[in-house]
Amino acid sequence: MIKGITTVREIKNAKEFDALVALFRTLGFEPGKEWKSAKGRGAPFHGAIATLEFVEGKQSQGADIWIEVTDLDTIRNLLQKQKARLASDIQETGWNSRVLLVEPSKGMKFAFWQNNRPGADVIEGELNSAGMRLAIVVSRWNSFITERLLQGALDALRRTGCHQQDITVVRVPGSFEIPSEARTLAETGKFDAIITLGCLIRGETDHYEHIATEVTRGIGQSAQETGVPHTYGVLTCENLEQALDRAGLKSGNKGFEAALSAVEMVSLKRKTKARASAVKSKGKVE
Ligand code: DLZ
Repeated sequence: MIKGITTVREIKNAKEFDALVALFRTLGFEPGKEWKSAKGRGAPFHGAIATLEFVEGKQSQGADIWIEVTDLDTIRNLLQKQKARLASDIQETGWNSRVLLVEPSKGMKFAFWQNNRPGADVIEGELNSAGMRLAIVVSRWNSFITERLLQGALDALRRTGCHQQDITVVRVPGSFEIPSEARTLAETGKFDAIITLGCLIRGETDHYEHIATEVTRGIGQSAQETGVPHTYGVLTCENLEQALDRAGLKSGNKGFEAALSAVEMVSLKRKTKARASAVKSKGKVE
């Protein structure tokens, strides 16, 4: 079974190697453990499940590595932000795909490509949180559970490439206080999304139904009225056992899921806006 693919080359300028590593970090690859020895150094990245393909033949682009991606336009935006050297802009390949050539250091070319398959018109959010600014509102009530949700959320953000300095964690007394703080944060305009985490347990909460309804309504209202995506990681459980199951035991970690949903929604919102303005400039939308 293939565990990884490594490419080895001599780079004279250490800064070029640093730039290369920084570039792939920006693109959402999960960084592995870097190493250094007298002979050189290595920077591994863990990709999602991917395909290894050998191709025989001459390709005009002359890239060393071809990387298939789901959204080439986002890759180009990220590369431009990183001021990476583009060897050519996005071009049609002649085999129903588009390709973008990047030359981060002299003599090392990467081809990022996307297949123009049917259905490529579907807009979907990406799970790359690099550069996103996210706030997490977490309640202290039932902290035994909510701290696990918080760890799950932080894990999801770390794995999707979010920089630690772009994450703000705010603690509130109980779930009832989540909506008002979520709204305050959303209204600052400083966050791309708000992740809400709490835990209400029916057996231990007076007026459970009222609190649960109010918390849910308040979070939804804040999202709709501020236009900032909010995701819902507030557990509403019958008992402690059920809460534990949803905080990392049997039924996954709802904090992790809420964080992933936030990342997806931020990306989706950006893409939807970009698509709408592209369509508008073609005169299809008034
Ligand atoms: C009061 C209360 C109760 C009984 N139960 C819970 C709960 O299970 N989960 C939770 O997050 N908060 C609970 N609270 C606290 C309220 O959410 C709120 O913080 C206080 O009533 C103060 O306004």
